Amino acid sequence: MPTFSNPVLAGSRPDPSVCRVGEDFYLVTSSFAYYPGLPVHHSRDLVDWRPLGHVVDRPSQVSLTGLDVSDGLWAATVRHHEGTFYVVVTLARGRRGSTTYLFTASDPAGPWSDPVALDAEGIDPSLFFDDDGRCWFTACRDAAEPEVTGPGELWLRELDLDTLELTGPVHALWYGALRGAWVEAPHLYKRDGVYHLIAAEGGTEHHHAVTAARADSVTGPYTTDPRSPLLTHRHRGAAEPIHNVGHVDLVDTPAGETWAVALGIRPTEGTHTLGREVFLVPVEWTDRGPVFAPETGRVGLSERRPAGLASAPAVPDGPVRDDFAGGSLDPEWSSLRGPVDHLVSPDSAEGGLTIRLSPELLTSTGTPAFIARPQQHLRMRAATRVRLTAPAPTQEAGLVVFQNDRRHATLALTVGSDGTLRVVLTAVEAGTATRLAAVPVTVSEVVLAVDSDESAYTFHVEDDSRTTVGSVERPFFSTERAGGFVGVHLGLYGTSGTGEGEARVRWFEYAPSLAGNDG
Ligand code: 6LW
Repeated sequence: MPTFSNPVLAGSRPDPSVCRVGEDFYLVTSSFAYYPGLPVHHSRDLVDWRPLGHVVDRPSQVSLTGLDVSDGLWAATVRHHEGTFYVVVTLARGRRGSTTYLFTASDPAGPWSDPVALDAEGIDPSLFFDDDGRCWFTACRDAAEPEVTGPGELWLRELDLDTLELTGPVHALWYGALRGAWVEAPHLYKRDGVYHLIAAEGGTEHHHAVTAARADSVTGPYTTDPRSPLLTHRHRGAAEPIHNVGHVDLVDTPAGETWAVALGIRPTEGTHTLGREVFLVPVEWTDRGPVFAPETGRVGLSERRPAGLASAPAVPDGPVRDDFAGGSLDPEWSSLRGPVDHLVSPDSAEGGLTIRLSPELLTSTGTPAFIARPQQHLRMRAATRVRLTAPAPTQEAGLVVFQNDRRHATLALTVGSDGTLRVVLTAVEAGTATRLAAVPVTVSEVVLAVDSDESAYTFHVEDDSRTTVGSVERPFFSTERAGGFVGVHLGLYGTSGTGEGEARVRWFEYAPSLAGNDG
């Protein structure tokens, strides 16, 4: 029986939502303050996902300026109805929902519409299209009487598909199954005339769980599914390789199976750096409701493949070398809070990348000269070949292992006040930079590299020889230490304290290390 490996989308891709049109599946994940926002992936088999584009690919759509990395675009839902794709999402500020946006498109690759702001409070918006053609909006918000009902309330209101406005009465649907736990991430599904409300409870950390309720009418009353939690790993021991599972979205296949995408993490000794990733879980509908992972009751690292789906050629999981020759950045690259075309530009003629050094530091909440892609393997090597075109003191360019603007480590080519070129390793914690090591180099163009494994990120420079510059322990970059909602991204950057300057990047390489890589 053919199997696949979980996660089906590795690296920091939280809060997955999925829909199907014919034989094509589309997945949207949270992007927070990264830009472009809300990456859309496509698959024909639910296992191999390829980047298709982004819902937010114009700064005029949504302003991410000034946002903490873990604020921004949270937990979108993607749906399709009568030829139109819909995405609803929360723009979060200060870890609270601030605005709920609705985007539409006829092609999921884009262009997506400008957003419509909905009169909706809370987070984790979702849409349900009923058999009668009506569309229902759900989300979670603070409960009015938390001491009575618990902290979270799932609520519903109709969406007028002509005006794209919420209309009619607001219905409070359900307060969750687990007393005292915040209920969120609601999605509605209908099976044999019964409305199933499936949600997440316990918070997106260790106690994360999938819970459910059901009703005979879309507006309720909903009664808790007594089997809740229907899926969780919170009671499993340290040997469990996957934790924090929850935040599911269900999809039916043309073969009549049901599968769920879920978020989860792969911790090492209690901390994780790759972020919340996308896992695929089989679901069986029964007269009691959905049964997740009916054979095992848990999300597995290996699972039988969905039946009857065209298994597309596997998405390459091996080394990636980007020489930026295409004239535009690969969709895996993101910047922070807005476009950086004016600062980071591929050279379609010669290949390579020009980084115009910016006074905007990585610790700022602006848009530095910085591009990054999610780290997808626990054991990997990232490397780049870089030179400063006219090196001057206070100017630097290089690699960054980026958890967030207040917690990251840079390996940068720079020049001292005496004009000597050097490579400097710097760790930033709580926004304060500490120089860990400096190595003189003999040439103006060097290879900067970082190797990661269970214990540390180890940084090297290659000029006419290979020198280890230093290491930073892996947990330093973990979400548990950093807080927030994102995983490590590996980036290229350039900063200038005074004057203008440029760096030339010939290539960037990312390679999973084969030995014992479970990530
Ligand atoms: C997401 C919500 C959550 O909206 O975190 O902790 C938010 N739970 O479901 C960001 O991922």
